Amino acid sequence: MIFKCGQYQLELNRPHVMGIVNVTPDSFSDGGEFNATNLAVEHALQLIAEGADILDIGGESTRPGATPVSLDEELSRVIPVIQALSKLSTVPISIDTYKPEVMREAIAAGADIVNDIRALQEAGALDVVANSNVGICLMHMQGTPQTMQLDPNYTDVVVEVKQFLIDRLNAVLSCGIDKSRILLDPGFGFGKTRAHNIMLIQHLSQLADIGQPLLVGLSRKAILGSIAGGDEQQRLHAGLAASVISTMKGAKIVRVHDVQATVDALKVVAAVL
Ligand code: 8Y4
Repeated sequence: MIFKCGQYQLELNRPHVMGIVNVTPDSFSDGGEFNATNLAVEHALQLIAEGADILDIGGESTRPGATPVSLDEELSRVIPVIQALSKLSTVPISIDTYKPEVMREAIAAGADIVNDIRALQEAGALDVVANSNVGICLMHMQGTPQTMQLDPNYTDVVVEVKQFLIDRLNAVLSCGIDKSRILLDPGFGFGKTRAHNIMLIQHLSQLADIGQPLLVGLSRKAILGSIAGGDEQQRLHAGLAASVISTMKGAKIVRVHDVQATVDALKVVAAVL
């Protein structure tokens, strides 16, 4: 399976690791973005050194209940990081955004992948990616980040997530975008209870049957805490189990905070697969 994204083509014949790079103002920042930019670029280069196959750059927290950031704030966080990394990175750069304006400027700055938790449903988003050669990750979410965990509800979570991903895949294909550019993602934790998340992991192969490469994100999420205990900093081992299980069940890319440990664990999976 080949995944085409910008200037890159990834042969997904072994599990791949997408490293998470958050660009958020830090305690050293005096309101300017200089510190945040440099910390994010340094972190990204560290993740490449640890073996990341892709970098995912995000400027807005999408965790449950988080407050959205303005368009200008998101742009000023992520665009300088992408500009710097486009000269330094040896791996594809993904932009984590649902805003078409951020997608457009990120692509102009050198992004190779658009990772959209809203699966290009925002007005204008399909147009932006259709007029580019970037790879695309289409993710399932029920509700919005502000409300999604209040009352997640499905008749059959696997059937409904699968149908949503097929519908969004078809919307993207209708724009003339080649299927070699498209990843699908069940969106763990996005409007799902613990039981829904576990059901989706158990039946991941049904989503793989759609025929597109699957990306999954379970790193440090609450589902892991609910199973193994511990706060966000204590979920590494549970997360490694999740990455191993997901890739054994057909996921091609895992989106993680802990790149080095995940790369090691997935070498074992690759040897077995
Ligand atoms: C601790 C740290 C607890 C982070 C929760 C979180 C996905 C994604 C996110 C995903 C794709 C997150 C942007 C949520 N999750 N993109 N983005 N797939 N494609 N929460 O699962 O990491 S943000």
